[in-house]
Amino acid sequence: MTTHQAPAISPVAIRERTGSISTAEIISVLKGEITALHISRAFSTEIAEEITANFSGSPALKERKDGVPGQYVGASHYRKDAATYFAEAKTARPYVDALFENLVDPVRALFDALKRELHKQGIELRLARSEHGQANICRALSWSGSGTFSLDPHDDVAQVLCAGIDYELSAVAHNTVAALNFYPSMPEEGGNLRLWNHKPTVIDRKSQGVETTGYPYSAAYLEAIPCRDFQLKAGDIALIDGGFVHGVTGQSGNGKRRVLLNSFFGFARPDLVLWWT
Ligand SMILES: O=C(O)CCC(=O)C(=O)O
Ligand SMILES: [Fe+2]
Repeated sequence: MTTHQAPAISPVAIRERTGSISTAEIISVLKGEITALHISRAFSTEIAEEITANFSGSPALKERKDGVPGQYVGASHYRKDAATYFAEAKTARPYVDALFENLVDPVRALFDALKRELHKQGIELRLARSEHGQANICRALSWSGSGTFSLDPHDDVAQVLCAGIDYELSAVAHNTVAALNFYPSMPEEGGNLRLWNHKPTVIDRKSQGVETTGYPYSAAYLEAIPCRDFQLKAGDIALIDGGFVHGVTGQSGNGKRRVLLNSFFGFARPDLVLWWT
């Protein structure tokens, strides 16, 4: 038996509403004032359906081979050095662009609006980059874990903190890592985004053997921590503080698959916000 102090319960501030996302709310998440923002019907179902069809038919659709069950189009920095990640981002770029074909890309629209607003405040927003290249605007994912979770409970900060010195984005781990999710397709049942009232520290991660990955936290570890589910529909956006433990509940219904577009961003310096996948 391992001895470990009960994980600390962290307060969360949640906002859920219908409509279009505002840059003020996005900045509130970036500053840690809002933990989770769920916007229902944030982008059109026609666009959602086209993106889903483009994802399913993509010649670049691949199975993940990094221990996280799922399919994807795009690049993930998770467990990769900068040279590998930026090379994969470059290879994937035309296929990520092709997800939006001749549509107005809702992720790019959000990025551009946030860039304009931050610029007014003297803050630059840009894609993470290195001598090896630059990040893409998003990656598309469909989780395929079976059982209680289709994506196991995890945090998004460990992977950033341990990204390595050749990544400029490591600096963001000391601030809020905002995780932005657009949902083009959702199953009939399940696939909820579950958020626990717990923001693990480095010591917590070490105790759970997830120091560099933040993935996965066990059911036993999370047992005594309150959580809440976001019931998502196609066309919704969820923007969360990725430092809080979160996961995706199991899916049922033999109809639609669950597809999301994901990006991360956060302050690297008081005058610079970086964006990556
Ligand atoms: O699929 C979701 O709703 C969450 C995705 C997520 O947590 C991640 O990509 O790190
Ligand atoms: Fe995550």
